[in-house]
Amino acid sequence: MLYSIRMRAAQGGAHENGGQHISGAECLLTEQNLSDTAGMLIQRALHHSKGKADFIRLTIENIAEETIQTVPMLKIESFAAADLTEGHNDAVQFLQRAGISRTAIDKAMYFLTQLKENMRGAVVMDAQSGKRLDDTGSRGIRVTKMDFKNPARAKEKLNACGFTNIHVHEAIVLASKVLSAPGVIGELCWSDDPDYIIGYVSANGCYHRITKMKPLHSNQGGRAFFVKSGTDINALRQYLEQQVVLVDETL
Ligand code: WAQ
Ligand code: MG
Repeated sequence: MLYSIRMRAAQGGAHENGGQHISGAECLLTEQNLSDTAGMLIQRALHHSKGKADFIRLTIENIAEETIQTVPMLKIESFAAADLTEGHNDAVQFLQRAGISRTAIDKAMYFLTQLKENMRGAVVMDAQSGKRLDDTGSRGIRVTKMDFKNPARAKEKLNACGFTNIHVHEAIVLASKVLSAPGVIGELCWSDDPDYIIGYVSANGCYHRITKMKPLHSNQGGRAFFVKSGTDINALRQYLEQQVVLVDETL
């Protein structure tokens, strides 16, 4: 039997009472692993490069096995950018190749670089006009209920290719779920952690890992999902937040 476990942490009180988002994480587990993972997630919330959380929420939910959907893991390609400009130019290219307009890309880039408050979720943008389509304000849509189908095997495979840290392991799961969602044709992301400058563009079945996407020590980061015009945003949100998805690296 599987459980969904997720953590979100903030400083200055709960997110909904104006607290600043510090960190979050989500995975799927068997009952035997729940307590250890809960402990690890609490430690993670208490020791984060963005500061110490004073509000932590853990949510644990049983999953009905028959609702689980399996999706393939995106393939990964790495791009070593000399500097921020080159990194952003690479990102623009990969997104344009997926049919996303320059206007929409520029709006997303601008959005992610001028955020005053960290969001705990992502924004959804129309891939043509760049108009923001979700109504979640400064919260954003948080993708949950996802993990590798076989975490040990998938991490071993990623480690063997040099993708060794928790950021990339978690991001590839999220990106694989997001790109499998009806209507989504691309994603732009970089971390809000001040010491982590690698980001990615996912599009056309590929996770394009780009080594420089923001200045070191900046805590401005986030995610934008680009959707085809006419996408049902309520159905998309339901999929991203509620559909249980396992990512299979063998598919
Ligand atoms: N759903 C939607 N948005 C999310 C989620 C989620 N589950 N988790 C994080 N975000 C958004 C939110 O706005 C965060 O502030 C922002 O993304 C950054 O989150 O080496 O570590 O967890 O290949 O800091 C990408 C590169 C790392 C990895 C991304 O993001 C690599 C990362 P973080
Ligand atoms: Mg972060």
